Amino acid sequence: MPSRRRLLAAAVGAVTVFGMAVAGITSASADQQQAPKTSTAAAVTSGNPIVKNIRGADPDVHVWDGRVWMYTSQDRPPIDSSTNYSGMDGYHVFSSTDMVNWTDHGEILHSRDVSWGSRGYMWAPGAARKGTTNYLFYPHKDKNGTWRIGVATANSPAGPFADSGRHIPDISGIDPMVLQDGSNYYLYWSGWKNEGGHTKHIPYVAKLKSNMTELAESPRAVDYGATNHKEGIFVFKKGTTYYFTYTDWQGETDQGFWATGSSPYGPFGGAGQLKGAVGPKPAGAQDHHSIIRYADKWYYFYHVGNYTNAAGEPGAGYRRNASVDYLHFRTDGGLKKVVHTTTGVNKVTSPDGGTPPGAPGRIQAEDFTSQTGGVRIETTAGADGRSIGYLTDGSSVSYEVDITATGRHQMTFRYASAAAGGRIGVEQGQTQVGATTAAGTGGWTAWRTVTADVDLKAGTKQRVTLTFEGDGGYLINLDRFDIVRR
Ligand SMILES: [Ca+2]
Repeated sequence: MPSRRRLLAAAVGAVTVFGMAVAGITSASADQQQAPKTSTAAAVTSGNPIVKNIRGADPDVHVWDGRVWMYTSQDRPPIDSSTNYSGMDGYHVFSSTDMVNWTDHGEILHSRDVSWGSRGYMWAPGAARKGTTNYLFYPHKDKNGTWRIGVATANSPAGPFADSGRHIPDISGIDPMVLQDGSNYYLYWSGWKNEGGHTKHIPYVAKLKSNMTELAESPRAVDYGATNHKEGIFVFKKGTTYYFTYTDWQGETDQGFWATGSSPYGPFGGAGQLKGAVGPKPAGAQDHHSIIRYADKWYYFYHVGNYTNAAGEPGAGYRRNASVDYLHFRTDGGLKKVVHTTTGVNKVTSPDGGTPPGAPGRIQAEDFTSQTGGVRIETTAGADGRSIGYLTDGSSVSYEVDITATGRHQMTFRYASAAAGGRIGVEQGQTQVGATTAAGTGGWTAWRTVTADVDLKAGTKQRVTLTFEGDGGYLINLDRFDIVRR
């Protein structure tokens, strides 16, 4: 626990409840299966902070189904005098496809929903997804005042989440984070050990059982090549390298740190491995970060404590707002230090690819602007960049395409299917303009091509939709498609 969290609450005045939407943030309707409405504000950059309608802190960010999901804790007025962070409660999740327009899907879990816990003390969460189930791991004090890791589940990343009814047995700590590595899920958290009257902050890791609510093995203390870990572990994988990152809130200038390793267990930052600082101390607050890759760029999410909200209340170390800036890699694979800005990051014009594609030209399947039916972007062997999968009967993906000329074109789809394949329809706007049959190829990475003649009309930012039909289950994986004039 940072010493800041032990500051007395005496200085805290009344905090207005502010639920109004502000620029860039909208609230989703109760029907979260519908495509969320987003702001029409035509901002080119996100600005910082990106969360303004609540005190959303500790951003834990993931990319699922081509959409960025940001889970935040919520700073609330303290409920006891032991720490300014006692009143934290009511997690929210925000989502975006362009990093500029964020939808607040509302409160997804509150301490009143946790039968085994106390009030307040809902600190930094970590989300995960396994199959079609979404998980929210969260640190919370039990009825005896001991820090525990709770687990809640939902059918949608937008929640709401239902608590499992018990915390993960036998462990105590804060700041849970789950790394998915293939079919394995690893839980990281920050615990404590008393050594000669001093409290040592220990990073722990353990594989989760398939039920995701118990540990599959004894926790291991993580060797990260330094001694300054306090909390806020975030682990990600790039290529074959694991990056163990964490927070040292005592740092005067730098507070976010990293070290590389070749296993989710570590060791990290040892001989032949790299380590360094990545996160400067944020204005008015302590570092607490997460890292994602989206649309071929890397992002560093954190929070600041200097934002004066719409009610005129100034920020503070315990009144924090999530922010985002770019993360860059060194040529040796190390992380460059993030530069915190008030401009934030640029608007992403397509979810995975950057600039809108053109025809004639090559379009990566993963560069869609919207999808229906649970289509997911995946990393698959032999694909050009990434590919899309989980295509079922009735699903679709849409692209925004600049089409140069009106007339007959040929589209060549690169796809794979361990099943019987399916039928690919092509629409421009609402009009069907072509179709083809993609037969089974004998494997989900056995790539083949199939062509379709299509009649396209010239125009900029034309909506081209691929529709998928077939019998039961998953139909095909789609890597890319080429469009040429005939
Ligand atoms: Ca691709």
